Amino acid sequence: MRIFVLLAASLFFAQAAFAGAVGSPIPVGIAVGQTTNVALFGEEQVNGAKVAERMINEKGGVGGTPIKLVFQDTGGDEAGAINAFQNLISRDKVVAIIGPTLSQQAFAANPIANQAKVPVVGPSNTAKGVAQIGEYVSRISAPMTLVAPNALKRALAVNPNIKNVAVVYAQDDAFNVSETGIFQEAIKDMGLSIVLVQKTSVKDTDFTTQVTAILGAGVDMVVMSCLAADGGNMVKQLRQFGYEGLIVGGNGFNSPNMYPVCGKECTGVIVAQAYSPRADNAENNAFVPVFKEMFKKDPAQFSAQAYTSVKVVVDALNEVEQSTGKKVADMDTAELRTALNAAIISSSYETPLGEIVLDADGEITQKTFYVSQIKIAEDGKTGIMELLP
Ligand code: 1QQ
Repeated sequence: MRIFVLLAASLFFAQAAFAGAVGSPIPVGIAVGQTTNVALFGEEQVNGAKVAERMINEKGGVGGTPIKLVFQDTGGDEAGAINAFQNLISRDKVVAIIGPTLSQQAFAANPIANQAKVPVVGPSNTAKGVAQIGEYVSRISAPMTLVAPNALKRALAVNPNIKNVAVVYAQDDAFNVSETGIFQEAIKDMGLSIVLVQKTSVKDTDFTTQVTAILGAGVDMVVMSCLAADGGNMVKQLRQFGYEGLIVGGNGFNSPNMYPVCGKECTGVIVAQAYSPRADNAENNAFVPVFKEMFKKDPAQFSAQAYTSVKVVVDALNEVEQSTGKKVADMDTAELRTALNAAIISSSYETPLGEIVLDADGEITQKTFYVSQIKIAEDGKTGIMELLP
């Protein structure tokens, strides 16, 4: 008996020392694409979320109670996202859901969480209108209205002689349809002419038709709204068929997991970001070394945004404890979800993305954006986003 007590006590203290927090953990749902082509993004999101979980629990979790991330794979489509959301809401009783990966999935799954009064924080949904889906929906991923035009401005600085532009977009994805609208408006506002618009699918692997049309049009710049696998393959085919002009990619090009798809052909592609691992703020300076230690590489945008999502939920949980004077662990799930949502919106947060503000709609305001040019290494698989000045 005495041995058992000793053992139990030492286990308890070992765990407390390791985790820095004790008690039954607070479940936070992570519903991202861990399979299908969407896993090119989802893998980075899982990594970023895991870093947040570790760092937060080492600092005592929420007032001494650890958090526990509950991962549910959404796959790449709407049905998978709906299924993951339902499991997290009803079975796992999570306090909030971080996800899904795609705006296309958010428009289908978020209304379910909204109806169930479960807060959703979008880690990577950048189409117009996602934050406005409902009261319980917010996002920490800046909409493309704010990000995408920056890449075009930089492209024009790289080559001031650009006149004729081809636009490509995946017509079966809500984010890409939204993004191309923003790109096309910005292109016209800059006085350039769109001489060709080509539609693709996120499921396409062969782009011969589109590439042939682009080569025939003799354009100086191709502006692409695609996801990572389709976009990577199309860039590769554009270059292999002999296109030599500039290529600007949208948010779907922000994953280094695209590099092995397009190989050295991705070098030179210009992309705008809502994050840089070089950002010099206290949160980023704490996040980057831990991420590097765990994953042996710099965090990319989708990892930093997933980390930020977890941090927003945890900061808001702390706020709930302070404003109600209750321990989150003692609160009824429904009561907690409602109080948590109220704390998430209309607040500001210190994050690796810099200071961000979520308004009453759950829409993000962010100050700093970046534009980079992809540089693929000799191995043809890894590379860097080289910041453009
Ligand atoms: C969206 C996006 C994608 C590129 C996320 C991976 O921005 O679907 O809104």
